[in-house]
Order: sequence, then C-alpha cells, then structure tokens
Amino acid sequence: MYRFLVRARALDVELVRWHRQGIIPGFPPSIGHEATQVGAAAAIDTGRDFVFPMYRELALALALGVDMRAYLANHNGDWNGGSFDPVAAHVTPIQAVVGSNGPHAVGWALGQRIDGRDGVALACIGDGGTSQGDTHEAMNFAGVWRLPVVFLVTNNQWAISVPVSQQVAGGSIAARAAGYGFPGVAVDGNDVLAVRAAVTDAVQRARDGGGPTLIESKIYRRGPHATSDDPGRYRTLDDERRDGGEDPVIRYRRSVRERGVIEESDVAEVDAEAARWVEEIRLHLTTLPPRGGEELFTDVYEELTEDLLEQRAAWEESTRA
Ligand SMILES: Cc1ncc(C[n+]2csc(CCOP(=O)(O)OP(=O)(O)O)c2C)c(N)n1
Ligand SMILES: [Mg+2]
Repeated sequence: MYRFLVRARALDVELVRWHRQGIIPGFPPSIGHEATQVGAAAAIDTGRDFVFPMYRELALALALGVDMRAYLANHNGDWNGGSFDPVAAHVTPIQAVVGSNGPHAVGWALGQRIDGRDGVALACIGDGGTSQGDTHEAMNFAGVWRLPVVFLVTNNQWAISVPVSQQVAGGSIAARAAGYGFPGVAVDGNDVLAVRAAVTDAVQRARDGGGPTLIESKIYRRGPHATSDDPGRYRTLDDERRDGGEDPVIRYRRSVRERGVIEESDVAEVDAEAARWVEEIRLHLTTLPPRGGEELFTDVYEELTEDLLEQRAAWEESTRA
C-alpha cells in the first residue's frame, strides 16, 4: 500500500506539470485522496467485485491494477474514457457525470443477485454527488432490495467552489444511511488502514447478504478541483493550511517506519522506483499517435443510425485530401 501511495502521489504531481507543459489538456488532481483510494482498493477482490469510480480516482484505479498508461489516455484527449478494458479490470471507465455511479453500481449488484453470484459493487461518490437525485435513488433501491453495494462517499469538503456546509444541512453524510435502512460509518480518510478496515467490513457484510453500507471518508481536497480551477477565488491559503489536516502519504510513511515495516533506505528506493515509473508513463503519453477520427462512430451503436451514417459520410467527405 505504501508503494501505491507514493506512486499515486508522484504521478499526480507530475500530471499537473504535464498539463502546464501542454502534454495533457486537463486533469483533476487526486492529491489528498490517496489513502482513501488505496485503502478501499485493498478491500476489493477484482476477481468478483466491480468498482465504479469517478474522475478523481487515479490512486484507486492504480491500486486495482489498471494500467496507468491506458487510464491516462483519457486525460490525453481520448474520448472513450481511457483505453483499458473495464470488463477485464472490473473497473468502469472514468465517470464525469456526477451522481451516476450510484445507479450503475446498484444495477450491477442487482445483476449479481439475479445471477446468484457473490460480487460486491463499490460505488464512488463525492460529497457534492450526494446532492444528486441519482444518489438518493441508488441508496433507496439498494436499501429496499438489500443489495451488495458499498457506497464510498469521499467527503473532501468541496464540490468545485461549493463547501460541504452548503450541500449537507444535517452535518453528516454517514448519518443519512439510517433513512435508507443500512449502516453508515464515518472514517478518517487520511488513514489508509482505517479505510481498508471499514471497506473490508462493508464488503464482507454485503457478500454475506447483509446489504449495503455507506462509508463517509473524511478528507480534504488539497489541490484545485481541476487544472482549469483557481481555488484562490473561493478559499485562501490560510484556509487550506487550517483545514487540510495531515498529508496521508507522509502519515503512512511515518507509520510504516515507526513499526519497522520499512527502513529509511526503502523510503528512498520506493521514491526512486516511483520516479522511474512516472518517467515511463510520460514517455508513453508523449509518443502516443493521435486517435483516428473514425472512432467517433464506433462503439456507440452496434449498427449506426441513419443520422450517424450521414454524419460519418460528411466527416469522410471533409477529411478527404
Ligand atoms: C450531473 C453533473 N452535474 C454537474 C457536473 C459539473 N461538476 C463536475 S465536478 C462537480 C463537483 C463534484 O463534487 P464532488 O461530488 O464533491 O466531487 P469532487 O470533485 O470533490 O471529488 C460538478 C458540479 C457534472 N460533471 N455532472
Ligand atoms: Mg467533493
């Protein structure tokens, strides 16, 4: 888990630089989300469970075994959510439609019930995403049908420029679970071991037929919403220092060092290995050929509609030299 935390952080920091250098058109940093995501991934069995992540879940995808070169094709302008195979990975493509993961995960979990399988769906939602009707519908049906779903709500205190106090009147997202008839727990999302324990318990309960759990992972969005955002317009550096809490990667480094899990020399080795790995990804991204425009018309329908056939013909006409 420590290696994953370090790799995720190293890649995240570089991706912001790559955006400034024009290598990628945009990126929503996951800095500060690493412990929540690596801890959750450690509780998931990708042989039978299925994960429905949002757009800020780089560390989660990494720790679930998704090839970051394929994943980042999305941020390089690839329209189809990255070029990894979601069916093989048991991880859906990057999802930017806020709140949609809930219904997707619940539908998949219902499929598991119908097929007599024991897989558990992990639905990743943000604090802002809990304001969406989709999230209510998903939690309601999951509760009524006692489906094997773990709702992991990452409360990073912000939805772009809107603080959580303007989204959640009751003061707690975890407490909402009571209304849906399943347990809700709040966890310190900067503590990778605490998150792993909470998600492990919830997955086991779901697998045993105990139904859903809502886990509210409390963290802080340490970076901007995305590379296009200027947080200085809605929060100050003093706010960030006051509210940010302890950096989850530094915290876990201290923990594994104090417990003698790794030596000081291992810290340097893990850092160096992560830097080499990040450089391989940069070389890959900077040498990718552009995607073919004809891909706009593939993978949408098995048979193209009249409309799309016309559009394809027009596109072919316009690209003829
Ligand atoms: C349905 C929908 N509405 C609005 C948006 C625009 N939007 C993108 S991210 C975002 C904020 C989401 O905040 P939160 O769920 O807390 O996730 P975070 O970005 O903090 O990880 C919004 C409103 C969207 N992508 N989808
Ligand atoms: Mg948020």
